[in-house]
Amino acid sequence: MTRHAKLNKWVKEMAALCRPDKIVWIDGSEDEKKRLEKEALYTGELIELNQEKLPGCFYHRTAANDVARTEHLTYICTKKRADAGPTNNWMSPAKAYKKASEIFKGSMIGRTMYVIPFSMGPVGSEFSKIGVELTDSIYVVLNMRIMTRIGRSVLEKLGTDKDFTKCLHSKADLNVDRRLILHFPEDNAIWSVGSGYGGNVLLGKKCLSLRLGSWIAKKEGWLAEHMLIMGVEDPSGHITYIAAAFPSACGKTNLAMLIPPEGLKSKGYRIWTVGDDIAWMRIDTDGSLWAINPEAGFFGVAPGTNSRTNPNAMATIKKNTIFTNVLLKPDGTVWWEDGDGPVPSEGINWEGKPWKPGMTDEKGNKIHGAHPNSRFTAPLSQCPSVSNRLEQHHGVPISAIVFGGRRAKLAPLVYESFYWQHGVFMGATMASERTAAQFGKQGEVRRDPMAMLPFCGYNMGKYFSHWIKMGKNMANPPKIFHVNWFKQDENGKFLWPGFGENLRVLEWIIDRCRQKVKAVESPIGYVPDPADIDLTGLDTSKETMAKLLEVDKNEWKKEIEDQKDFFKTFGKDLPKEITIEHELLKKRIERY
Ligand code: OXD
Ligand code: MN
Repeated sequence: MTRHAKLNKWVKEMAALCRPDKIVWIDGSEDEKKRLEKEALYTGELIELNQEKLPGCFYHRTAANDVARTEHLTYICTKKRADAGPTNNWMSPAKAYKKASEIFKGSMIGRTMYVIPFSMGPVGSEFSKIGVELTDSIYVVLNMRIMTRIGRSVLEKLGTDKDFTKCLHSKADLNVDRRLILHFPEDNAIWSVGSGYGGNVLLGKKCLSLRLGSWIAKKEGWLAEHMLIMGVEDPSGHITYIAAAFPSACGKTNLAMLIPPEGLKSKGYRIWTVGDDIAWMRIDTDGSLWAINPEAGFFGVAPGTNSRTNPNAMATIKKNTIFTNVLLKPDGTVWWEDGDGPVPSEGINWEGKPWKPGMTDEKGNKIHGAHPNSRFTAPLSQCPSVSNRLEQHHGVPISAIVFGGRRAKLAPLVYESFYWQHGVFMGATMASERTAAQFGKQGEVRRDPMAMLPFCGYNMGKYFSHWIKMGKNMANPPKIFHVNWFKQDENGKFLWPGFGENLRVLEWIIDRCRQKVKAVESPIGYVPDPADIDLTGLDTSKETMAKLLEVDKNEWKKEIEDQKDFFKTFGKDLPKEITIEHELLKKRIERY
């Protein structure tokens, strides 16, 4: 299939280890897709959905013990432990290869090994990286087909000797005790075994684009970030691009596909979706930061997605979509909690068991129709708001970077950093409070710098230094903001309506980037003059707005102490610039 000697040699070696019955090179054609779908239907890996109502759509169920990323089984395998840093699990490469080889050994007997050449980013772009994933799962092949660019054109780009990331995956026996997600940045390799869940097995996504990506980005002087990318077009046709990072369950996909709310409609804004999860950003010759989305699809969480929270996502997943672990309805369509339409009177749930609304288990807990982390995999090109710059080889220019968190009392609706280094500090102190829906103590603050805690492939202290350095290398760095859609009143009621209304906050951010509006200096950064947030059509009162923008001295004093504890994790690797920003914030709050 290729004259790339190194690639052929590696495939041969891995086949000798896994011992598949046959090896199939994926070419990315339509014929091949049809063939694989047919085979997956035959083996039961996929179930065909109602082709009249959901053309080109399929259903897949993972094993019940394999429904989410397994962070405790995810390792960075570097020669030196310090290179993985204090926030990653570490294993030496020698031990990791040995341990995983024992599981991979013979794991593909009776199975086919698929060879998937894939490109993260447009094929041939200087921004892009090529990987080759070997897998024994047709589900992986069909998902990679949606999430990345695969097949012949990628192989052609590889030529006879170009570098590629070696990605090896086998479901093996799906035993959680024999599951490992291993990253070898020094070898440009990823080994994933014992899982069939997307985040663990679509190796272009979190493993390559973020964990190895961040390692490579540091080495090459760019940024690989867990960020959505969106363009906001004003009526004059000018598009401002924003990259934004939020911890999970903060509505990243919804924001990336936002539809302007009624009250702002007359202003004629249009939103263009570039990506909902990952941004690769480089400094271009103009001294600005330019970004691509390395992915070509969405791997979105289904529950909570509906025509109110995200109409564009609902339109995107009407065809050619793979649904994983949702509820299967008797008519061959799908449903999930907090989705569209009435709650179905019956169905087969994510565990493959008959389901009716109101069912509880022996402990009295609600039995879900769809798993809370059930997913849809759909092509970005099907999104009504898809940006026409998706295939643009040098990406889009980023004017604003937005960090966010879920904080009931602390963070104002929006504030802007004083300068780049202060913005990096804002990202480094990003956090969310646990909601009732999450396991653990409610209200507990979980730090998640730049939303990269599970995805930074190297020492996070060094990652902060890299961010600071990037700012110094840019003539026109983006402005950095922090938003909090989740501030509450004393009764625990959200003060801000959220969803599409968030465009009102983005409007202020864009006006700041284009120097169209002044701001008020506060100890934590610049906050809006309430009059500068357009509330047309909303019943948010002046008092509520004041609460939303308030900086509460006592809350911030507690926060500063908490930040101090968190920073201790990094020891001597914490850059002095972050300590300086922490001290400056403390002083400003004391004086406030
Ligand atoms: C995701 C995640 O699946 O961040 O995107 O977990
Ligand atoms: Mn993500």
